[in-house]
Amino acid sequence: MAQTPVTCPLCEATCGLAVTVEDGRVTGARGDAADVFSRGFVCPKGASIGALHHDPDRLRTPLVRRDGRLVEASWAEAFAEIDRRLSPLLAEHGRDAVAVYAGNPSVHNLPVALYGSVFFRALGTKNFFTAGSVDQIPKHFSAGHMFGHPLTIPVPDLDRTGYLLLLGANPLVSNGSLMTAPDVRGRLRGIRDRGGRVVVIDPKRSRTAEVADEHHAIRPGTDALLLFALVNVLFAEDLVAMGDLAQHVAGVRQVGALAEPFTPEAVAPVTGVAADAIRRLARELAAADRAAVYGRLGTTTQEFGTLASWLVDVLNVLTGNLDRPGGAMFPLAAAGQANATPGRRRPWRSGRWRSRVRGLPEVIGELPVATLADEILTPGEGQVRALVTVCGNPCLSTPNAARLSEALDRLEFMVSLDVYLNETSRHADVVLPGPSPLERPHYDLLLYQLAVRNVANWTPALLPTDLPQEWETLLRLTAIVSGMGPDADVAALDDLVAAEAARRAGLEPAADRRGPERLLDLALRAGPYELTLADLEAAPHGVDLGPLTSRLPDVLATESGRIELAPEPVVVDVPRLRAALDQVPNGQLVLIGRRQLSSNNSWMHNIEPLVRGRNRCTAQLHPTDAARLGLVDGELALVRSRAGEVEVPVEVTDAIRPGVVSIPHGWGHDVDGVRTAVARAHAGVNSNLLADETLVDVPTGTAVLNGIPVEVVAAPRA
Ligand SMILES: Nc1nc2c(c(=O)[nH]1)N[C@H]1C(S)=C(S)[C@@H](COP(=O)(O)OP(=O)(O)OC[C@H]3O[C@@H](n4cnc5c(=O)[nH]c(N)nc54)[C@H](O)[C@@H]3O)O[C@H]1N2
Ligand SMILES: Nc1nc2c(c(=O)[nH]1)N[C@H]1C(S)=C(S)[C@@H](COP(=O)(O)OP(=O)(O)OC[C@H]3O[C@@H](n4cnc5c(=O)[nH]c(N)nc54)[C@H](O)[C@@H]3O)O[C@H]1N2
Ligand code: SF4
Ligand SMILES: [Mo]
Repeated sequence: MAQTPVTCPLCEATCGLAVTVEDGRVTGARGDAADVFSRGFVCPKGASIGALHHDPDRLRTPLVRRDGRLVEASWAEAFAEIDRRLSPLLAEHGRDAVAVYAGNPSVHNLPVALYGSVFFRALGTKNFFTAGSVDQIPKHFSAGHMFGHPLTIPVPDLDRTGYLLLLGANPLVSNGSLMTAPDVRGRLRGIRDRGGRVVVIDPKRSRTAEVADEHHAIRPGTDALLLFALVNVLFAEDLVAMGDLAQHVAGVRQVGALAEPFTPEAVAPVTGVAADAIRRLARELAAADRAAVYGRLGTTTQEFGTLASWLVDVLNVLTGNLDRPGGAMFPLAAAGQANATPGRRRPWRSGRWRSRVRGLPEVIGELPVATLADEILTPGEGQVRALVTVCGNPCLSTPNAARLSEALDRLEFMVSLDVYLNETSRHADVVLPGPSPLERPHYDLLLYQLAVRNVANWTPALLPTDLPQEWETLLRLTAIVSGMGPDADVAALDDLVAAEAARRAGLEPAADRRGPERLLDLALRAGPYELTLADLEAAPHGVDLGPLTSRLPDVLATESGRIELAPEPVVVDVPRLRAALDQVPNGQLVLIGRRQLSSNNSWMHNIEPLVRGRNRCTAQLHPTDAARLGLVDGELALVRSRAGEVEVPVEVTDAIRPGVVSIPHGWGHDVDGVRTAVARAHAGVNSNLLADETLVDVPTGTAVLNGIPVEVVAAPRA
């Protein structure tokens, strides 16, 4: 049976799958042993890509609301309805009256990644929201201000490092994030086989912590304190050793001064990590000849997300590990890497505008989704009256989900580009489906910019579809919001998009290609390896472009041409952290999240093989907390926060730090008006009913999803 190589688009690991199709049905998906990057690695989600493709609930026609109900409609009817409702609204209230929420899969979907921005630019709204503000925005913020571009994010050189300090990341389950690396388990084993060491900082003894050499169960939200204490020790013990890096770094002395109050003794009672352990970690980090510090979701979606993200790279710099093999390095992708051209210096800016109601800052053109409901519910000039969601399910993935859900019902008009009728799209007036991952071409334009090895892999659409490709849908929406109406010539619009991309690249677009293929071909030809799409077509298992290489100083785009170790927009937040030093833990329980191997945020719970078995949506509690609160494993607890409450089964486990409750996000499928039968039967609860939209990382407005104060009691018996 013929197996076709396909890059899995479901998470950041970019694994190669070998997919078998018989008589139009997908009958198998395994790891592709010939893939140049993943070499056969696969996870349960990738193996279920066929089940996703054949899911009978996956939408195959547009839905339009008629007399209050979403009913199937033709594409022409759907676009006509959008034009009829959206165009007058834009004319009367202006661009900002229409908000956008773009979710996580828009990064994993090449047509949406390329043409979403065309539509968003044409719409021209300042009310642009994405899942980034419940995720990685603090890292863009710190990287932008330190290195000059928000996508100049160093990744740990996993395959050559000898010491890896991981904070708030569980790549054995998540398969890595802001670190494209299939088979993290194998790569961590490699570190240990080389005689190296892996240290994990996490309130939970996660699967990654279990395979590490050392684990510290930190109190949620206190990573910046711990990291500052490591910096403090480096200065106090004269362990700052930047080597050749020093000539490229500004602000070192300022960082030393800022670190002074954060001694190991001062942070120990707040972080829960002992002072002597902190001191030892700092010495080990300094002594290791190839070390990398890496922080992920647990360090970004918390009270001090920006400071923690910054301090991770401060440590990489002070130990001389930035940009050297085995340290934290800057990838150089074959296409689309914004920092590939040296010498482009202009100060990167954030906070260019602020949200109307709460004054939260713009970062990379986005406003924090924690305030989307405010913008819809608060009347006045500039109020959001309509919303377009693209690959997003904010009703399950953003804080105070109940309030947002209510807000969506107050909108004058809503459109969802989504493959399911789910918790969010059920609020829409028009739902536009896209093809399955096997029915569209794929190339990981963004993720290769964060890969631990430079690779490039192209996947043409494997299966035919009757659905329009999402780039065509997005161009039609572009036409509507540009006043060209729903019947505009999409092919001509696409020619314009390609001509503009070609002009910027100084190249001629390929005459025989269109859509994403034509744009990707241009990006590859303009890229540092001068590949063409034809080169990638000739290499179905991918092209290996080698290990990461040093890129300083060319990669820097700050005004000074140096690494700004103490950028003003970041360090202004240090006094807030300083105040946290005096906040002795008061015994209040705090909520954190967790990811699960067979789960993908909120949207793959309709795939039966992935939800089979026991209920995984539980509140994990330490035995001492369970005993104190009279909670019994398997029985229901009532968890309450300022924002809301949920009833959820208790799972007692000593893997979790005392004082901490963990509930996974993305569940809570038991709502009316959805068409996801399997997910509804495995509903779980929505942990974002508890997440408090008023708690944010101050510099960026990113939501605090880890470290939410909660109360837990036994649920009253029905
Ligand atoms: N409490 C808590 N909340 C969290 C997190 C947490 O750790 N804790 N994590 C946060 C993070 S990191 C993220 S990224 C966000 C994710 O937040 P979102 O991006 O809002 O949510 P997803 O669950 O990824 O939903 C993706 C949506 O896209 C649809 N979709 C899937 N594929 C396609 C496609 O090809 N085309 C189209 N048009 N639609 C598609 C799905 O049906 C689903 O509705 O959640 C965040 N929320
Ligand atoms: N299987 C699966 N894979 C996924 C996803 C999924 O839903 N399922 N989602 C994808 C997405 S959108 C993303 S962004 C990535 C995220 O990938 P990761 O960043 O690896 O995310 P998590 O697995 O949520 O790991 C976060 C860890 O932080 C810990 N933590 C919580 N609070 C704190 C804190 O205050 N300090 C510290 N040090 N640790 C803390 C949690 O206990 C958890 O172990 O995963 C992606 N991959
Ligand atoms: S780890 Fe990610 S990319 Fe790899 S098979 Fe699983 S979902 Fe797909
Ligand atoms: Mo994410």
